[in-house]
Amino acid sequence: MASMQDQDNNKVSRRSFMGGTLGVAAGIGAAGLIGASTITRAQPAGGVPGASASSLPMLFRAEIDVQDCEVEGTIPADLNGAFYRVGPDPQYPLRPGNIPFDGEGHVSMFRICNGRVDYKTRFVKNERWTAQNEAGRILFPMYRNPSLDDPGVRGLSRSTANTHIINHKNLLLCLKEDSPPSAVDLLTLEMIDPVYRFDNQLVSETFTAHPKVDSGTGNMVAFGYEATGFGSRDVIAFEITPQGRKVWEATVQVPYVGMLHDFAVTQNYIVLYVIPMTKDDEQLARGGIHWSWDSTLPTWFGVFRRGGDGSDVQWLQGPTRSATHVMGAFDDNNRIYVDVEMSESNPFPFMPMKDGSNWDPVRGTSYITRLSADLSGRRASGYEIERLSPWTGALPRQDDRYNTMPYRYGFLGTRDINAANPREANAGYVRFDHATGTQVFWNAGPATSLAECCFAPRSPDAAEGDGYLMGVATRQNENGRGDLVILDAQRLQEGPVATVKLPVRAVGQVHGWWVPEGQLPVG
Ligand code: V55
Ligand code: FE
Repeated sequence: MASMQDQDNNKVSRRSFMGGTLGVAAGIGAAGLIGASTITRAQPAGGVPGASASSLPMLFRAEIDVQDCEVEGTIPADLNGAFYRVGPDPQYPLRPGNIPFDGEGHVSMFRICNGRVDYKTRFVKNERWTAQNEAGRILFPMYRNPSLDDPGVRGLSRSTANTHIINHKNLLLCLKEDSPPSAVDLLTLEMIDPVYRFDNQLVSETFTAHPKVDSGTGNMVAFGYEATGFGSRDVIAFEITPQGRKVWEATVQVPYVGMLHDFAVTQNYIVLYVIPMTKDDEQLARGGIHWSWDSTLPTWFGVFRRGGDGSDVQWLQGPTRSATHVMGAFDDNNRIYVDVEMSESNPFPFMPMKDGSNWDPVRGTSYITRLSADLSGRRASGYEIERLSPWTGALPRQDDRYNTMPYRYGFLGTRDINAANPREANAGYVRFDHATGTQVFWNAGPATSLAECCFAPRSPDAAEGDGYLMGVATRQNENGRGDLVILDAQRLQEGPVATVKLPVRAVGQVHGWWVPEGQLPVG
């Protein structure tokens, strides 16, 4: 049963977003309700399977270095590189009404080399973190609402850099979708450029947390929304080579300003998916957060050609739904396919419902769902929706070498749908095989929550899905101590081949990213 956050001492539910369990239950953050401080309305009774009260402090803030971590099992000899994670770790307690998505970014790294694992974490010490650290207090008090900012911070980047990380040009870019990236060193995690604008090539005022890497060229394809100013309808998409040269850019306008958290890139198209998590001006004026869920609005599936100027964009209308993450996407020139986690309604318990209704944990539950549209011949007017399986979860991944291409395997943090008591279903990872339409599940066992998983190929040219699946497990009966579990992605059901045991809790995570040895600097 979900517990409300205790605002006085910042205690949160053990299966919390910050504890790294995001996405394994109904929806993102649905397991945890840290956002209870935000929405003071009651949560529906019995809403969240498995959630329970806990004494884990909400703030973590400890920067950790562990040399040569204890390992159970054997680190595979062919797993060399670094597994990075990032998540919000509030530098100071969140203000009442604020949400966990506004905690300052804290990056962690498992550096894996020749069977040895070193663990390092650092706050992303960008302009926001530095100003607040000097002031000794919060200067940016509300999620994506600059009107409450301390006057002294005008002109500074508001980025928390807390959502995703990606390597580019020997840097680790720490991403928040309302701002340019913050670039840190891949090995030391020290700040290099707090407002990284790709050598002044970044035209958009914002940069997505979900850039893609083109499978053919290795180019990074990215976008920014609210790109020409706070609340603007402009979306700017662009493509940049691994060496950092911008080779394409286009601008389109969304039908309404909704949260464009992720996007899909295929060989030929860019797909935006506009959901009714909308910019709420009245709420902003009241000092609230950027978004609320407007259940009166349709979704819009927006498709435009890569290489074009955006004027060919087609907006295909669909029913009110939420989808925030893409598992994989591809096109066959006529038809475009985008696999997402989809829920009927607001997946975030801490995002307000615009009509004041209670958050609905059932309608907020996400399933992997294939969206597709026929772009040949006559202009399409809508898109199709097909649920692919009964497994729930909100943070799907794929073998990222197959971004933009037809793909076979997807991965998802989930819960055991066959548990005798659904309320006590264990967490686990599931592998989707789209060729056979089957899924394989690894049950992580009791009292364990799992962060998003990430796939690492066995070698740069290994077959699709041949490699390792990893993610951080939080042990609820060990005061939230963290383990990195590493599984053979082709034998998930056999359980971890290695478990990296941390002596402490792992800082919370939204997303993780694997950088193979060959893409790391020497040192
Ligand atoms: C997401 C996360 C965010 C955010 C907007 O997972 C969307 C979705 C951690 O911050 O600001
Ligand atoms: Fe995300």
